[in-house]
Amino acid sequence: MLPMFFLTVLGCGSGSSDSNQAAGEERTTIAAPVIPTFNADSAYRFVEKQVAFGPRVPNTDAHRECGDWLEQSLRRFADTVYVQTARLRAFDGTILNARNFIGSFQPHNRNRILLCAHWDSRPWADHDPDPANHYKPVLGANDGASGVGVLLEIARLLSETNPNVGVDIIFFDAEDYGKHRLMNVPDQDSWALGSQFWANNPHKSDYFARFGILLDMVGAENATFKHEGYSMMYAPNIVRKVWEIARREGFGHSFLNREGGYIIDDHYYINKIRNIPVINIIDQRDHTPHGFFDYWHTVKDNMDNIDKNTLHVVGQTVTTVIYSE
Ligand code: AHN
Ligand code: ZN
Repeated sequence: MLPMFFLTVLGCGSGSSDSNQAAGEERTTIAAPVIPTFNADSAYRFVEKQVAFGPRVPNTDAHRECGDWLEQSLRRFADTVYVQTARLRAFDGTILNARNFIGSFQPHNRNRILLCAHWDSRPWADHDPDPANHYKPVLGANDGASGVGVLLEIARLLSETNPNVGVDIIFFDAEDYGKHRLMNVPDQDSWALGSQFWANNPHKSDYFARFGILLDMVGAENATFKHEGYSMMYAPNIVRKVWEIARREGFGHSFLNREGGYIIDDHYYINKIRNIPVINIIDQRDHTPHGFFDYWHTVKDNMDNIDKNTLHVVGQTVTTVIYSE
């Protein structure tokens, strides 16, 4: 079932029989897609729910419990759900019991789009201004839960209204177990372990999507999304398409047509290993030391800095992209 309304446009031609039309004109019917309205209150509740479990650090109860809830939530909305389990070795030798969750919509549609976010939170607040917090876990309201919350709301919309494309929503684990700032060990490939695993072992061996969108830190007040470096390197036309749709929606104040930094994140490995063009919608700032939002990797990454307006700007943009395909 494809919900459409029909725009009737007067065209020039012959053979018209409609009595309301002048001679020499005919009606051309163009199907315009119905774009659902993204509900930022609903997305906010999905963020809140994850944060209520506590820091979702791999190998903790909060992580297991939140993972179980994510699986249940995807089962409510998606047609098919895959759970990938893996034991992943972190840079410090810790073995992480990780799960990636994949929710597929219209699994038999060969025209597919991939949407993703990481669901784990960081074990260490190593950018906190107070050194006493450098080994405390991060709640990850923005860094983790925001992207998942937006995608759960999109999953809910997909369960109500079919777009023309098939969609896969992936929640990656173990993105944020990257090297601690104060540990003197190699950083190489220490981030995004869940997506590295998926890229090497996709849930379907011949998996392909025409393009993908990663959401990372999409919930803070005054977020600014710039053209991230690897996104421009691997998928410049997708960046331009998404930023143009955002501009048309009136979100040009958040989606800036400016060059951002190169961020090693889940999209990087999917581009590099699986050759699927994936962009990263990630909040990048001008006036913070690390280039991210103020409370990045601090104990203050909590619900206080989640802004429904930012969730809406990102959620409505991605929704419009999907339903315009
Ligand atoms: C690096 O700092 C190399 N990547 C940041 C990826 C990230 C961390 N996204 C969220 N948290
Ligand atoms: Zn992080």
